[in-house]
Amino acid sequence: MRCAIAAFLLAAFLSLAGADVGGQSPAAHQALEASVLTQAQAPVAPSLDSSAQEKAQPSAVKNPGSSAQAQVRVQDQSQLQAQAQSQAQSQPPGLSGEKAMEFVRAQVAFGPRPPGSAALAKCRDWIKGRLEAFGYKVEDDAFDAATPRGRVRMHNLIARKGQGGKGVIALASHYDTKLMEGMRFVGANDAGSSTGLLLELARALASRKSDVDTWFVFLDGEEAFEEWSSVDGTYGSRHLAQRWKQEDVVGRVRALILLDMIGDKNLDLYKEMNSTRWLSDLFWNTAVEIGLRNILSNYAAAMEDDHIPFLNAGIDSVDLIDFNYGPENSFWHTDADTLDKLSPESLEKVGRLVLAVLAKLQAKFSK
Ligand code: 1BN
Ligand code: ZN
Repeated sequence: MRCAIAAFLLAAFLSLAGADVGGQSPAAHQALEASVLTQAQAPVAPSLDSSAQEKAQPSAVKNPGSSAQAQVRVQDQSQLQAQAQSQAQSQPPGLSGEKAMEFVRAQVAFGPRPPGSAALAKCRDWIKGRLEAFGYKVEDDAFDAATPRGRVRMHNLIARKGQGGKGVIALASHYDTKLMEGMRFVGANDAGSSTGLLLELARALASRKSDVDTWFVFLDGEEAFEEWSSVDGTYGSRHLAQRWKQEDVVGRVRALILLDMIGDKNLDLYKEMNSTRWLSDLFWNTAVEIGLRNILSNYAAAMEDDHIPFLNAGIDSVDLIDFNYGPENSFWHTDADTLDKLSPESLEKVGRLVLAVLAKLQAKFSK
């Protein structure tokens, strides 16, 4: 009998310590950890960091106590396991800053990615492949842009989720990098960070249900080839906003959330003054509510970016941008815009904020 209890406890310990006990797959162990963490960290989308795992460990591991207690805990454990397995089938693990960072690293590995380049074509195929692996159908919105360098073939990518019931929330980022002749400009923050986070949001949201659809919009040609102006830059957003106007999509898009330069270790999100007031207020208030006041800047500035064409088309839009990148923004559009300036924590904070606001928008528009 003692032997049986010892074996039972050992199995429970090994199970909690992550060994493959009783034919459980490593995936089941991951699902179990995810379940424990989901409960420990609710309501914020969980990340699988080791300190949280430590906090979430059932006390039986460190202080086994009596065999009766241990049996109860082991039963809890199998309930958790069953719960975790069914959760794992219905929803992916929560948003992870580290995964978003991996997506940024993968883009940077393609090198400089200006519109029309072979590197951007490879990067686009990779983005499309990731989205398809998460279960999305992806539209390739191809068009010819008239630029100061002649006609350039560009491609927006749009991954859609939902059935079109109660309108759409669009999450957007540009994925091109600025053409910088004579400089190896890899754009880790501009626009690797926002593209990486948008992919991670697409992954984390892939199987969540809502009456309000979510569209993930990857815009080409945000950057100017020469001087930023109303005709040089925002090529992809101008094209898509025009299309949405022609195709009567505008009325269905309840809000557009644009992400740009959101990966800086020293995150400092501007209050962007062209943005629709109620949406930027919603972001500001929500950030304070969820304990992220420290990522908000004291600066407010009106900025030109990819949200402008959508605003002009009549879509309520907000630009989440940190335009304080390095001392006096000195890393912006330079070869100092590299991975070492970014942090997974910043990506995760912005991701959590977007998810919290998205939940509020879905509740508001699903009525
Ligand atoms: C943001 C990142 N932008 C370009 N790369 C938009 C912008 C254009 C911001 C001009 C400031 C000035
Ligand atoms: Zn830029």
